[in-house]
Amino acid sequence: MSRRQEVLLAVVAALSVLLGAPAGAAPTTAGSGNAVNQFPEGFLFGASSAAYQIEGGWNADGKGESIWDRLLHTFPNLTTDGRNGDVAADSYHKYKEDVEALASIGANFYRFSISWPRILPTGDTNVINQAGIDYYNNLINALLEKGIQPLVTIYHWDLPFELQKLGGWTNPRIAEYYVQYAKVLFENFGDRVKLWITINEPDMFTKGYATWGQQAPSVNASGIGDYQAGHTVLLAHAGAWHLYDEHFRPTQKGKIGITLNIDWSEPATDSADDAEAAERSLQFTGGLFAHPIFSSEGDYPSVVRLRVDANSKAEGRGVSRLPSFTTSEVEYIRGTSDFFGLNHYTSWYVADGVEGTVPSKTYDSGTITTPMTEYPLTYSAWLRVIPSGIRKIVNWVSKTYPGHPILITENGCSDDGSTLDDQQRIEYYTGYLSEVVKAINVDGVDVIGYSAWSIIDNLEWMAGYTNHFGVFRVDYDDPDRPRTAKASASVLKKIYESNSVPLEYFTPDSSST
Ligand code: GBH
Repeated sequence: MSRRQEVLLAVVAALSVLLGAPAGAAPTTAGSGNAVNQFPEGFLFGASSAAYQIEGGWNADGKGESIWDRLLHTFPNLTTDGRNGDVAADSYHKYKEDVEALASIGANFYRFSISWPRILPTGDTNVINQAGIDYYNNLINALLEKGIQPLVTIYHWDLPFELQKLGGWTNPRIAEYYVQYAKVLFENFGDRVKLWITINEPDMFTKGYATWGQQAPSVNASGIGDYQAGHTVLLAHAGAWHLYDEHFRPTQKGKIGITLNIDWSEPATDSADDAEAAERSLQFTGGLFAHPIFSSEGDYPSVVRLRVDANSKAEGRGVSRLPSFTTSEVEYIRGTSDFFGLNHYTSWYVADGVEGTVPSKTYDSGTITTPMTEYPLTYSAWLRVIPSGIRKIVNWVSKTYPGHPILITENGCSDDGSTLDDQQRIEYYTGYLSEVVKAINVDGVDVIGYSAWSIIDNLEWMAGYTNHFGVFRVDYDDPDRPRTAKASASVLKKIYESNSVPLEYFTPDSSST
């Protein structure tokens, strides 16, 4: 035990005595009656992955091409190591080993995504690829045999290339194709899948319509294509929710929601302008997608609407770069999520000011973002270990959109692949989970589950296989892609199986994080 841990234990023991708890137990909190390091009964613990990042089998058994296949085949040097997802971790063949890994950490659920072109090679339902259906049936059944609940992400960025020919997400009709695809999934898997995520991180993947070389399809229409694609995403998401709600929920009785990625924005100074800028940056990343779905009034946040309209006008445009919803569309989208899926990794300082190209979402937001350099860096240049940020963001979500249970669908960090003794990841998970459990027990935030990113090392998009996010290592130089547990796997197991952050790992005082 480290000196720091000893000190923390002493503090917890002293508090326990003060509050009359048995020695060695953490103090209980007024609200829940739970010890402060104890998760509520029935809390869900899991781990996540995504199809393109692990499956491989890019053209196996009738799978169609996705926009990621096309982009990385056409421009092989876009990734840091020049590698792509053709084989990845070969989970298309080795999914049973992934299930073993999940079982070994005591996961209650596995969040994986389904590859749209593996099910529908043309993007439409004129061809249904039975081999794709079989693959996911096998995976789902293998999970259920181990008592692990499947949580399916319907879309994690791998659009069928055939639909990109129509403009991809910038074409509003893609929403109709998406709903047809979701219907095929509900029909084939909904008897056993009771938790669905419609879409993963629209803020991230719509950058594929705003930039070159960061995301597929790399259509470089900054500040226009990203808003247009996001507009379609919201309609697609709502369409799938309504379809499930009306036609499948009555018999299948599951839950369906969306996952948004929101980093925490810490005001750079204590000026009122920077406080407002930090809130604005949350609105331009999270609020852009959350407000239409989770707020009581619906539609885009007014700060986003006003700024993009004003900038568009100032640029001499006759059409706002941010599309508008009709009144009936606002109503159609509002309230269409059974929970708030949240991916959270890190935090940034945000100041009032202007940066970014004209036009761009960054420019529209009127914010300047800088790294919090006093916190440790992981192996990813954008990812610092800032545990207090997760407590702040779940508090922000629950205050800004009250009444929606929060499911943390991703959280994790990267290593360089050189060691199985991943001490930084242990610090990361135990630090962040300490903040999550305090958000629940001390702040009263309704967090219902937590999923680690990722169960295995995988293709980290443009970083290729150089950023290792797994609690299991995958040897990418071995054609067999063997999986080996890292030290963090056994720590997650202790947390998941005890339904608590054990005191040796618990950070009672946020000021130390
Ligand atoms: C999630 O994105 C994704 O859902 C998941 O697929 C991904 O593997 C995981 O997190 C880890 O990144 O290199 O400066 O261009 C979280 C958002 C997407 C943020 C990639 C950082 C790269 C920034 N991340 N992005 S940079």
